[in-house]
Amino acid sequence: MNGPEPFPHPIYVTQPLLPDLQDYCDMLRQVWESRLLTNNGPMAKRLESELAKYLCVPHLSLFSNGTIALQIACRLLRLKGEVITTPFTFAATTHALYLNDLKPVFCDVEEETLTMDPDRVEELITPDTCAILPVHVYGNPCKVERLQKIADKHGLKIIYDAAHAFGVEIDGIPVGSYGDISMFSLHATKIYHTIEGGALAFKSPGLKERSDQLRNFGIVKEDHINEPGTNGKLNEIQAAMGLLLLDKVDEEIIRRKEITYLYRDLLRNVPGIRTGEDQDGVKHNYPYFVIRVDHKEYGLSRDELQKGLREYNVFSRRYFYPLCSHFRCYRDLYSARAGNLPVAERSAEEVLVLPLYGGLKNEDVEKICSVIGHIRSGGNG
Ligand code: T4K
Repeated sequence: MNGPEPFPHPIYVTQPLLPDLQDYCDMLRQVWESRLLTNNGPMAKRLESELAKYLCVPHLSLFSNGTIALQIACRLLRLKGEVITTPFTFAATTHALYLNDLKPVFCDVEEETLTMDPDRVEELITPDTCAILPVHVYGNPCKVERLQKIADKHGLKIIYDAAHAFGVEIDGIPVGSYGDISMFSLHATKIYHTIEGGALAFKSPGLKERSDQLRNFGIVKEDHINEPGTNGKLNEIQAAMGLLLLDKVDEEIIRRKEITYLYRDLLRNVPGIRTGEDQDGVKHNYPYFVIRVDHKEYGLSRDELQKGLREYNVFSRRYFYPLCSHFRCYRDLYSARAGNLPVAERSAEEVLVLPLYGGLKNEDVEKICSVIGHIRSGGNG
């Protein structure tokens, strides 16, 4: 193979941020001494209040993962009927509706941000519509003001899937302030994490109170259960990780921004490769580095590029292919028909997420970009 040598070790799409091991051991020692391992222990409580401050949201509940948190969010708003959502997301978004006996209605996305297209929402509203579930996909904020206007006009709730949007702001306003509820994923693959974990942010203290009950079997007091709940608690080992990483996440975002800009710079002149841009007024968090591959112009399909990269030990991902509307469990829905979702359909064939994490070296980024150029010129294999 002429051109760049393959990486000697695999370069994955992401690598979790980790605290200093000694610092984590010190936190674990406190857990050992207290013998409080879970059930809203002191570290989980402290993390809840520190995270609410960090995200500038009035109320926040922590969960064992983002998926459970999203399912509880639907319960909290007592949703029934149809929910308008996006097919361009991770399976968890649509599954949260299905598992609440709600019918997902897929809405197409905008070309630039790949978030729900507000121009397509109203035509999907029926007498059974109760809510909208948009996703700030890749941390790109949705058109929140326009979506809120539509929701207000039709009396709909909004739950934002903000799994990717930790720390994002729109014109100085934290992303978790919009809608009725926002869900943040705190999974190890996210910029900030608690190994596994999730959080719901609300304006209403009443929602926070019920949320805390629903994540703990519905227990109100030792001898009192109001409604069926689940087990969605974050344990102390996870909370310790979260507490230590709060001090590191800002630095991580700064480094990811540098890497993102370097990628954009190096890929700018590769024909057929389109990179995103920052949105005006948005404080981004750079969770993923996404390219769009134009098969004709690049000369190879997105899948061929992904395969080519693998030969160099670079493991990119096709987030989000296939679309949720293509899953066997959803593809028979009327809204899932291809003709209804042209932008999402095309985008799912074009997107490729390249490695991005704070520990990625500039020289690794340079090499990945030169491999992308090299594969294009037919130098692969
Ligand atoms: N809504 C949206 C829009 C979401 O994207 C997600 C989750 C959710 C809701 C649900 O939130 P959670 O319930 O997960 O909190 C990953 C994540 O598991 C998932 O959290 C995430 N979205 C989704 C987009 O990606 P996979 O199956 O692609 O992850 P995996 O295991 O292949 O990891 C990717 C790479 O990261 C690996 O190749 C290596 C590296 N890695 C991963 C882990 C877990 C590590 O180096 N260390 C690790 O511990 O799903």
